[in-house]
Amino acid sequence: MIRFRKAIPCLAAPCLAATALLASLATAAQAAEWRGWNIHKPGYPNTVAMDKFAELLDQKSGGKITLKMFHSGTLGTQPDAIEQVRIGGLEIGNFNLGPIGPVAPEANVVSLPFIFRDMGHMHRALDGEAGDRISAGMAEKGLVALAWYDSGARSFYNSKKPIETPADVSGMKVRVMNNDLYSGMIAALGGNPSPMAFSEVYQSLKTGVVDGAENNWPSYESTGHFEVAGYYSLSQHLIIPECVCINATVYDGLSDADKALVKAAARESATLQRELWAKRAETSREKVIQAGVKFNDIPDKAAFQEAMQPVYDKYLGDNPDLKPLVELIKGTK
Ligand code: BDP
Repeated sequence: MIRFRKAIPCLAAPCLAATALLASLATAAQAAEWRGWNIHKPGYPNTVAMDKFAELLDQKSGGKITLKMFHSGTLGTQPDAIEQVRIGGLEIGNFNLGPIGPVAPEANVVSLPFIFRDMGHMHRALDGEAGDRISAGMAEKGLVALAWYDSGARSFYNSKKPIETPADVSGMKVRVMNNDLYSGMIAALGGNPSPMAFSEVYQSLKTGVVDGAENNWPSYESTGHFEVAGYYSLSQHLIIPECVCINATVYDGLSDADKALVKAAARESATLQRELWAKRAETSREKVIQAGVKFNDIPDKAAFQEAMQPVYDKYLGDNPDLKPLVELIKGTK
C-alpha cells in the first residue's frame, strides 16, 4: 500500500518566501502575451487605434494581458494572418471583412457590392441583429469579433481614364482583394479581375501589370497608389467594415471579467478609430487632389448596381440559407 506523507505546513520565513515566489511565477506564466497583426503603416487610423487597444489592455488588466502589435503587414499577407489567428499562431488581428468572407460565408454578406447605402446604414446593420449573425458565423470559424472599425467606401481608380459607366471598366485589368465575390464583380462589369496581395499593388500599377484597383481614400493615399493611378472615380461600390478579431480558443479561455475587459478595450479603440477615420478620409482626399489626381463623381450608380445581379445570384445560389441575412440588411433603415 502506498502511504502519502502528510503535507507539512509552511510557516517558516524561507518557506513562505519560496511559496510567494512560486505564486508570482505562476501568475507570470498565466500572464498572456498576445501578438497582433495589422497591415497599415504608422499614423494610419487603424494603426493608432490598435496601439491604443494594446495600451488599454495593459492598463485595464494591470499588466496581466499584453499585446505586441506588428504593423505594416510585417507578419505576412492578410489571408495568411487570418489563418494564423484562426489556428492560434497569432492571437489578434485587425482584419477587413473582405478577406474573411471566403472563410465565413456570413461575413461575406458585407462584400456584396452596394449592399449598404452609406456608412450610417452599415453601422446600424452591424450594431444590430445582422452584426450578431455575422459575428456568430465568424466565431464558428475561430474568429471572435471584439469590435468593428470603419473602412469607408471603396471606389475604382486607374491609370487610364475616368470611369463613368460600367462600359469604362470593360477590358480593364483590375486588382481585387482575395475573394471570389470581387472577381465576380469585376467580371460582371466586363473587366479582368486580378486578385493580389495589398503590398504588391503599387508595383503592379506602376509597371502596368494591372490598370487599376479599388479602395477608400486613406488607403489610396497612404500606399502611394495615387502616384501611379491618377484617376479616382467615386463608385463607392463596397462599404466593408473591419474587425478587431481574436482567436476563439484564447477568448473562450478567458474569465468572464477578462472577456469584458478585452471587449471594452477593443470598443474604446474602435471609438477612436472611427473618429480618426472620418478625419483621415478628408485629409487623404484633399492630399491626392492637391497632388493632381483627376477625380470624378458618379452621381447615378444605377447601371453599376444593376450589373451586380450575377454577383448576388452566385452568392445566394451557393448560400441559399443566407437570403434572410441579405434581406435583413437591405431592410435595415
Ligand atoms: C484596405 C484595408 C486592408 C486591405 C486593403 C486591400 O484596410 O485591410 O488589405 O484595403 O485592398 O482598405 O488589400
